[in-house]
Order: sequence, then C-alpha cells, then structure tokens
Amino acid sequence: MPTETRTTCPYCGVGCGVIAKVEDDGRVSVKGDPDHPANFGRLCSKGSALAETLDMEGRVLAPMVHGKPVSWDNALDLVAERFSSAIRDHGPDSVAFYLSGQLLTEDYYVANKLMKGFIGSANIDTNSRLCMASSVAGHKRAFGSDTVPGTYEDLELADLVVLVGSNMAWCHPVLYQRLSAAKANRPHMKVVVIDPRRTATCDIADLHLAVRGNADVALFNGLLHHLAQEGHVDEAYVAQHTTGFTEALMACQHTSLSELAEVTGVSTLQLRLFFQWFANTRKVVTCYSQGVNQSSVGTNKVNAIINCHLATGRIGKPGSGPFSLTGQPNAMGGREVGGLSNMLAAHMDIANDADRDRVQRFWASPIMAQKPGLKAVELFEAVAAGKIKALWIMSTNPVVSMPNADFVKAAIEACPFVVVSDMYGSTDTARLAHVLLPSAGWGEKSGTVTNSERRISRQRPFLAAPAEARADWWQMAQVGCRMGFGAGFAYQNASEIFQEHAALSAFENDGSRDFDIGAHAALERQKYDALEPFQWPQPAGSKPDETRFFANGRFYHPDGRARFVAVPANLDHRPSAEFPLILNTGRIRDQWHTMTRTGRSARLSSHMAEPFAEISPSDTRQFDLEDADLVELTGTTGARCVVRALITDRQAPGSVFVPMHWNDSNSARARVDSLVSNERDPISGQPALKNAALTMQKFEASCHAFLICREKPLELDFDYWAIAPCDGGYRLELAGHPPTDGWQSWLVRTLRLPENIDIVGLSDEPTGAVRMAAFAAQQLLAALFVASRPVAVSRQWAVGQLMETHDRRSRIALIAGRPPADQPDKGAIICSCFNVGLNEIAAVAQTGCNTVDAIGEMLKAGTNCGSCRPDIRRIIAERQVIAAE
Ligand SMILES: Nc1nc2c(c(=O)[nH]1)N[C@H]1C(S)=C(S)[C@@H](COP(=O)(O)OP(=O)(O)OC[C@H]3O[C@@H](n4cnc5c(=O)[nH]c(N)nc54)[C@H](O)[C@@H]3O)O[C@H]1N2
Ligand SMILES: Nc1nc2c(c(=O)[nH]1)N[C@H]1C(S)=C(S)[C@@H](COP(=O)(O)OP(=O)(O)OC[C@H]3O[C@@H](n4cnc5c(=O)[nH]c(N)nc54)[C@H](O)[C@@H]3O)O[C@H]1N2
Ligand code: SF4
Ligand SMILES: [Mo]
Repeated sequence: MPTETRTTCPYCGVGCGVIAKVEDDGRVSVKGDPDHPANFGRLCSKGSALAETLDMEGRVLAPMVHGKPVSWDNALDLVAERFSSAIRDHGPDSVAFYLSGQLLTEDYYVANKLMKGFIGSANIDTNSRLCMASSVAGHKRAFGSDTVPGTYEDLELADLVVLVGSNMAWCHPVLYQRLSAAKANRPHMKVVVIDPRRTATCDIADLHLAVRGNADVALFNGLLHHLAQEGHVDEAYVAQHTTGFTEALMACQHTSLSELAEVTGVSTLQLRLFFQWFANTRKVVTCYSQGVNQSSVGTNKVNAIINCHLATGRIGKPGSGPFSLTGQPNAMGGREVGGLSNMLAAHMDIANDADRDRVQRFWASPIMAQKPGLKAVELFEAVAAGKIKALWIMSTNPVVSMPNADFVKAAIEACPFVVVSDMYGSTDTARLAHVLLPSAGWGEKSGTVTNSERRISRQRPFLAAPAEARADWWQMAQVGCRMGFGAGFAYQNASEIFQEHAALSAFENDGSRDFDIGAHAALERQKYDALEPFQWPQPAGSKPDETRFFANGRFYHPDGRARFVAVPANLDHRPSAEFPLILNTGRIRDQWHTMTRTGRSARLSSHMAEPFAEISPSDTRQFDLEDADLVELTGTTGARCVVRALITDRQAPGSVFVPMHWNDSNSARARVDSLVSNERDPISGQPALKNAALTMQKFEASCHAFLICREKPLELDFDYWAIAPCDGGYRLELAGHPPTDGWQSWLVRTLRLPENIDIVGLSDEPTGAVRMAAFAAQQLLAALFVASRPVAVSRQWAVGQLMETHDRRSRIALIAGRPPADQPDKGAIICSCFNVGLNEIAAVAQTGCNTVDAIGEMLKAGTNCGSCRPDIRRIIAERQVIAAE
C-alpha cells in the first residue's frame, strides 16, 4: 500500500506543508498539503521538484576519518577526544560550532546547549548571521525582543504592501502567490517594490522604486519626515506606547525632496506617490528581506522601516505591521533556541546575568558561557589566526556562502581539526573535513521548524536514512555524552528534546518573554508525532485567540514601550576608480543556495543552467561587452570569477547582479563570495553581501564549446566550465584553449567512451568550428559544438536529443546544430513543471492568447506551481509591445 506522510518543505521560510507519497516500489511523489495554513496546497517549483532530489548519488554512507570509513563509535570518540583536549589545553573558547538555519529546532537546541551550557563557550554561530542578524538586532532595539509581530494573512488584508529588498516572486513564491491572489480579488490593493533591480516581483507592483543600493535608510527617513510634516503621525499611540520619536525625527529632517531624489536615485514624482500612498493607507504591511539585512547599515534599515510603522501605530493590527521575511526553513527556530553567538536559549540574552542564571539552573549546567561568542566573520578570522583548534560545521557550506570565501576556505584548510556533518561528501566544504559525518536529510529526519509567521510545523520522516546516516541532534548528543556530559544529553528521540525546549520557553516566564510554547512542555511522543502546525506564543493553559504581537501596545523593553531609533542616512558605498561597479548578489527562482540539492534536478537546472552576471545595457560600451560574452569579475579581495554576461535593462546602470549559487563543484570559477569583502554591519555583524565593489572585463577565450553527454566527464581543464544535469545526462559550457590532442581524443578521454564508438563530425579549420557526435547504435552518447565565439546552438533542442533515438536524418541535424523544421526550437525553459519554452509561449501569445490563464489552457505552462507566472506575463507584455509597434 502506498503511504502518505504530512511534512514540511525544507527550503524557504514560507514553510509550506507537503504530502509525500511513497509507492510500493519506493517511488516518491510530493504535493502541497491542502490543510497547511501556510500554503493551503500550493507548492513552488522547488517544492514540487523535491522528489527529484532524493537520489543516493553522492550521499555519505558512513562516518569518514581522513577519507576512510570508520564506525560511529570510532568517529564520535575521536570528535569528543579532540574537542575535549582542545578545551583542556587551550580553554573553552578554542573550539567552535558553525551551524545553520536548515537544522531542525531539536538539532539546534542540542548543539546550543552543548556549547553554551556544557563546554562553556558561546563560539557557536550560524549562517543566520549572513541572513537574519540585522532583523534580530533591529527588532531587539525597537521592541526589546526579537519578535515578528504579524502573520501571512496580514499581507492579504493589507491595502498597501511594500516589499523592500525582497524578490518574493522567486524567494518566497507561495507567499507571493497568496499576495497576487489577494490583489486580484481586491484590485484597490497596492504593491510597491523597493529594489535596485526590476525583478520578477515587480510584475504585480503598482510602483517600483529602483532605489540606489543602501539608500533605503534615506528613503524611509524621508517617509518619516513626510508623515510628520503632513500630520499623519498617530500622536496618541506615539505618546502612550513609544519613546524616542523626537530624536528619530530630528535625524531625518535635513533633506529636501529633490535632495532625496538625488540620494536615492528615485524621481521626486515616485517618491511623492509612495509617501502619499503610505500616509493615506491605514492597512500597510512592509515586508523586507536580504536587500535590507545584508548591508553594512542593515540594522539601521530595519529600524528606519519600523520607525514609520510605530509613528503611525500600524503594528500588531490585522493588515498592518513591519514583516521580516525569513529565508531558511528554520531561521526562526534557530532564533528560538538561541543559535546565534550573542543569544541564549528561548529568546534570552547571554549578556543578561539573570537570564544566564535561569538557563544554567534549568540545564543543570556545570559551566555557562559568560559572554557573547564570535560572530561568523570573526569566527572564521579566529580559525585563520589559529585560535580555533577544533571546528564543527553542520548543515551549511561556508566555503561557498561566506564573504571573502577564499579566505574562509584557506582558514578551514589550516584548522587542525574540522568536523563536517552533511548528507553529501563532495560539497566544497565537506571536501575539507578531517571527520565527515553522514547526516540524515529531508524525508529521513524528524523534528520541527518555524516559518516566517512563527508557525511551528513538523518535519516527518517517510524514508529510512541510508546506511549509517544519522540525525544531527543524535551526533551532537553522542559527542556531549562522550565528553562526559551524559546527564544533559541522554535523549532517546527528537520529541524529548522538543519537550525540554518547550519547558524552557515557559520556565520563569510569566509573560516576560515573547517566546513561550509552554502548552507543549509535556507533549508526549505520540502527540508530538501528530502535532498540527501552530503559531507561537502558546503559553501553558491558554489557547490564545490573538495571533499577533503588540496589539495591546505593550513591548518587551522594561518600561513596556517601543523605541524609535534615530538612524543616520549616510550612503556607505561610493564607487572608486579601481572598482567602479556595485556587486549585488542573491538568488534565482529554481536553485537553493549552494545547489547541493536543487542542483541535482534536471528540471530545476533547465531554468538557468550556468553562472551569469546581469549587466545593464548602459555599462556594455565602457566594458566592451556583448550579450553571451564571458566576463571576468574582480572583487576587492583580489579574487576573480568568470561567468556569462546577461545584458538586461532590468539591471540598474553601474550595478551588476550575480547569483550566489554556483560553486567549485559545478563551475570553474564562479564562487561569487570569493569577490565579496567581509565588510559588515557594526551592530548585527551581518556581512554586506549585496553591496560589494567590483570591476570587470571581457574574458577572452580562443574557443567556446557546448557539450551534452550521458556520463559525467572526468577532469575539465578549461578556464571556464559549468556543468548541469539534464534529462538523460549532463550539459556543459566550456571556454579556453582547445585541447592539444584534438577534440576527438579529448572527447573519448574525458567521457571514457568505448573504443569502437561511432563518432561523426565535421570541422572547419579556418574558423575553429567543430561539430561532433558520438553514438552507440541509435543512442546519442555525446554531442560537442565548438566555435571561436560563444556557441550559437539552441540549448533546449540539443539537450532534448539525449533522450531521442537517432536515424541518419537526425544525425545530420545534430551535426548541423539545427533542429529540423518539424521539431521547432522551444527556446529557454520558462515553465519547468511542464517543460514549456519561451518560443512556444511567445508563439501562442502572438496568436492573441494574452492572459497567463489563457496560455495555461493552451500549453499548461504556469498551471502547476505557478512560479513562472511572472515570466509568462512578461513574455505576453513584450509580445504585445512588439505587435503594437
Ligand atoms: N529560489 C530560492 N528561494 C530562496 C532561497 C534560495 O536560495 N533560492 N533562499 C532562501 C533564503 S535563506 C533567503 S535569506 C531568502 C532571501 O530572499 P530575498 O531577500 O528576497 O532574495 P535575494 O535575491 O537575496 O535579495 C533580494 C533583493 O534585494 C535586492 N537588493 C540588493 N541591494 C539592495 C538595497 O540596497 N536595497 C534594497 N531595497 N534592495 C536591495 C536585490 O536586488 C534582490 O532582488 O530567500 C529564500 N528563498
Ligand atoms: N553573496 C551572497 N552570499 C550569501 C547570500 C547572498 O545573498 N549573497 N545569502 C546568505 C544567506 S541568507 C544564507 S541563508 C546562506 C546559505 O548558505 P549555506 O547554508 O552555506 O547554503 P546551503 O547550500 O543551503 O548549505 C546547506 C548545506 O547543508 C547540507 N544539508 C542539507 N540538509 C541537511 C541536514 O539535514 N543536515 C546536515 N548536516 N546537512 C544538511 C547541504 O547538503 C549543504 O551542503 O548563504 C549566505 N551567503
Ligand atoms: S514557497 Fe516553495 S520553497 Fe518555499 S516552502 Fe513553499 S514550496 Fe518550499
Ligand atoms: Mo538566508
């Protein structure tokens, strides 16, 4: 009998409910859970493709020490011994954990307890430092606690939704769909997007403010000034529930509208419109994400936004409030357990004596950390300086995702003892481990995650973990026991950990701390397994009907009032002659971070298959670039990357956008974080990942090639290469010098082709063009297209050929590099669910099919996950313009 398990998506902070179905033969399929209150059945492209990422290729199946499999006992004893001896010889601060918002709450809780309460150091930080730290710091300044006041429903109830530094269409797609649907139902609702780029999210925007990088503080200060000047301040609210208004207003009174336009790069007309909309709409939600947090002034940006909500009393009420969108599935859970080096468990503070004492008593801990530990950037600096003797990295890939990534890589290489817990052994970080521990992954592990609206949901297992893979909490607890802390770490299962976590949240709380889930402090295992998604707070003995914080105007500062924070509006980055461009980085629709999971799906890789830089057309002349050229990017760190140039007017002049996803496992030199300096926000310690300095030049190569093949190639000795999976094999882009022994020998060697293989081809000596295809009977094994310029062959058509059977005619078409007339070229894939290409959508759009739904009826595109609907709408709009011309 097939089984169905209700669980939660392991990707973004929307936290969608997923139903995973396992057939009798072991095949897995997923669909959205119609009863989950985050998504009501919807899933985006990444969620829909989850089943395709569950294969075993590359999984670590046993603990490895120096590359050799060992027993768990041996591995855990070794880890415990090395951590203990470092602590004995060099003190507790000579060891560190670097964790992740992708751990489950239970994993996170155990790690934090071990480091802060038993090792006695706070050198435990997480990739949330790169993600949410500025929001945490901004919340604590304003509210006295790290509280997200609102719920998703507020976005649907609002009359104005402002999205600041958030590409919601790609990064929180199901929430974006809820917002789009609400806007379609309530057409008077307005959406404003504030982002230097014209992103897919702008598709539903009534107004897009292409703000200059980091000018957000100036913009929101300008708004606060306008609100005060035009009499829109809620004086009673400000007087009763806040302090610091006058000082905050003073900090933003010096700029005229035209000066503001100059500073922000937004026209006075647009500024005025935005200010008026905000001033005159009672129900306003302002969502913000990494365009706000990942900045050297990130915390100030957060407070500049919150100031405007406090001034108008628009917080904690249905349809209004500031709303920090969390990125990772358990960014919030990590904050609840105190995973950051400057926090303690259950939203308590490590710098607070009473909090430390309370947690120590609760844990019966022998030695508590007494001060905040190192934040991510400083942590790796300490590793580089030799101060950290033993480091444990769990569920994150810092060699790719940390700023100054080459420095971080060298630091890890130089560290005397590095433990990495991951599901895969060949990530850029796992390759550097002395001890590699096999972790159970999504679908195998059990625990809870908290989404952006404080909703706690279960992740439930539906597959057995392969071979020796084990849960992360178990690994930590085992090491805790072996270090001599058995009493604190004798957990038998995740449910016991959750109980303890819930009990701590209620311990001596009495309403003094926002995070309280005491209602679940005695949750037995069966009930834990059946736990329905719920929103915190849920103190013991109550079923609160209020799901929003601060509705009563009470905040968590000792005087119960919120704080306005006076924030200066200086722009930090002025381009220099040497590095005239701004490097902006972020995400694409169908990939997740460092691609260790989404990068395995052919479907997800078809949307964008190689690393690229989005460049404004106005910068092409100065840098002598054309679309599809390769471009070499140089950062202030001295590192270089080579990626494809994508010229687009969505990109603002002087600014270049590069996705963060590509890494040394799938490209030659495209780890963009190697270019980013470790500049950071002085308050939150969050790195400025969106605003680095850059220069670039065209990358000259004597040859360019495109290759499709069944088997994964061996070593690739090219200046530029990028590999992605496709149906039936792999697709590669190559550039550099042609192989010295000729292309045919190269092909045979690199792909380990059998001797008697059938290779057909043609080459044109003067132009350097080569076309070559290798067949085994009617099956295509590989096709290679070489040219002196970027290869102009339809990628989608060529990729499809691996799955075809080949007769004489189609062999000729392959060598000609052109689809035959009866097999039109689909163009770049837009809808990855149904494999529908741009050319197909454009062709139908030109026949008068001019709504997304009509296209859906014709081609099915956009009718499953809906992630491509903004793209389809853009294609229709472009065709209409062309038709009108
Ligand atoms: N597809 C996909 N979805 C994801 C993820 C993923 O890897 N892939 N990761 C998840 C995670 S962990 C996170 S944190 C979220 C991130 O979600 P988002 O923050 O929405 O995504 P980003 O692409 O990092 O950046 C958002 C936007 O900030 C803009 N920006 C840059 N500088 C500035 C500035 O100075 N001011 C303003 N106003 N905007 C600026 C960028 O142009 C970019 O469009 O996504 C989550 N969802
Ligand atoms: N330039 C630039 N850099 C950025 C960003 C940016 O916008 N620009 N964004 C930053 C942000 S917001 C974030 S959140 C980070 C994300 O950066 P990372 O956390 O480094 O990225 P991931 O690829 O998600 O890494 C997760 C790792 O954990 C493994 N893994 C998955 N599930 C499990 C599990 O259950 N257990 C264990 N032990 N391992 C598991 C995966 O295989 C993978 O190797 O990147 C940051 N870096
Ligand atoms: S929006 Fe997509 S990635 Fe995010 S939780 Fe939902 S299905 Fe997963
Ligand atoms: Mo993130």
